[in-house]
Amino acid sequence: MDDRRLVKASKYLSRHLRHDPARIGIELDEHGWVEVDVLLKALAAQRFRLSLEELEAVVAGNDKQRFALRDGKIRANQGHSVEVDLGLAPADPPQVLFHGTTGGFLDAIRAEGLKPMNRHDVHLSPDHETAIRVGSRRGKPVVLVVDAARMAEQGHLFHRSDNGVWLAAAVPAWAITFP
Ligand code: HQG
Repeated sequence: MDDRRLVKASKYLSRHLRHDPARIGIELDEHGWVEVDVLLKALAAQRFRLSLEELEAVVAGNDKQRFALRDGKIRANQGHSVEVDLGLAPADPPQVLFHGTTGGFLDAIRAEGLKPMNRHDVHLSPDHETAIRVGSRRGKPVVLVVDAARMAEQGHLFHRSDNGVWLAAAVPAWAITFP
């Protein structure tokens, strides 16, 4: 499978496993899983024919490990806008985490902190480099440093998705260092 097809399949899966399963007539269970057979049939009905081997290649070869396969089912590891319970246990965050964004959002973030916007959680990166990549999706990247240890002390819960993204319900402005 060439890279272009891999990326196309990854985007297509992200759209339907995170945001819009109904569009292709599938339902996710409460934890975000769908039977692989059901998914492949639904994709085929949309003229997006993937074999099981190709699906496995998309999951294994994904640059960000966006998907998990288990017991004949598949789900997105994070990034949902539909209601799912990923069943992640709260985890102790590192001292600091990073958030990549862009200049146009800074005034709002200074005023109200980081909000999950259309997703379930605010996404935080474990390192500066990853945050630059996340911010670059929207323009010139700006990296915010989040005092995760202080937040945890104050009772904020953190979860770590299976692909290493840290998740928080919100990040108050006091916990953010702006560049
Ligand atoms: C911003 C990709 C105004 C926030 C990435 C961000 C990530 C605010 C945007 C994952 C705000 C939301 C998530 C506030 C936050 N006022 N703007 N109060 N609080 N924002 O896409 O973190 O490729 O929902 O800074 O790599 O950019 O999809 O979140 O710019 O891991 O797997 O609102 O998505 O992964 O944007 O990205 P998003 P994100 P995938």
